[in-house]
Amino acid sequence: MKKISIIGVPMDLGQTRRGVDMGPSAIRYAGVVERLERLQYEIEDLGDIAIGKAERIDDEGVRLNLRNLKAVAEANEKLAQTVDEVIHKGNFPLVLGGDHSIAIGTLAGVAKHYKNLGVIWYDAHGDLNTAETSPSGNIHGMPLAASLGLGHPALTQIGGYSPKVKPENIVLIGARALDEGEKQLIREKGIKVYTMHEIDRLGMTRVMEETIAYLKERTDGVHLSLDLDGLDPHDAPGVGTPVIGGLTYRESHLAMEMLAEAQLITSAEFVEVNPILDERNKTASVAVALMGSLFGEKLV
Ligand code: B3U
Ligand code: MN
Ligand code: MN
Repeated sequence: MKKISIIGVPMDLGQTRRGVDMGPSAIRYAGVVERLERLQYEIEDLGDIAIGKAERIDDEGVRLNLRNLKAVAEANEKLAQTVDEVIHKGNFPLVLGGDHSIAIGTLAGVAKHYKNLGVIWYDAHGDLNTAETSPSGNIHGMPLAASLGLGHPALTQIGGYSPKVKPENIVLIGARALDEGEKQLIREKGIKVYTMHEIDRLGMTRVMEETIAYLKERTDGVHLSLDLDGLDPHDAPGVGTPVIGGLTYRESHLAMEMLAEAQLITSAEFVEVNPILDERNKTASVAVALMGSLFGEKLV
């Protein structure tokens, strides 16, 4: 059975709400290691990637509309290196965030091991902004664009190559808060998206069947990037940018169970858990429960 390597990334510089740096601790406290050990996996916890400080006066970041660019890029280089090593030794990388800007580093570490990496982006947002389209200057709204090779070179060139993924190998699930520039990019690149509208119409079963079939025929590995704000705030309140009308706890478990059954996922990250905004560590617990399903936990 495959070994899982856990990598914590206490990153909060990709956005402005403090507390998301405690996400990895909250997820560990919610019992991730024990949960996965119960499924007979061997777990190696590599601890946390070191994160630099936000510059007190970030004139450059403000000018570029890329807040904390330097520190975010540096941490992502380290993360890419660590993820690369984990895959190289044959382990499954499980990355715990931290805000979603860390997906840049995760994907930089993962993508070089595949000719055609697939990505499932489970999120209320598209994270397809660049400095030019971003309404906030927050890099956590840009990682998918950066991985497509769009945006500032300090982000697109992490790991020394670009792009990491092709637009046709991406599936967005749960989108309900897309900015104008992101919508344009989705149309332009023909990125496959299941917004809440499609999920309501088709049901999660059909959405996952289609997603799995779509990625199975065109990719040689699939990364799951799960932003907890993809879930409805009722089920995952501990996130920085909650958006109502999201995926339920049950739909999310079904999605993870179907991915486990399909044996599709080759790397994963769970991001945006913010214990300061949470209710008694509920969101971290939900994240751990979803990881259980993703790694094959069964109800009977
Ligand atoms: N799209 C907006 C908001 C946002 C993106 N990701 C999160 N929020 N979590 C932006 O700032 O790019
Ligand atoms: Mn996100
Ligand atoms: Mn999001």
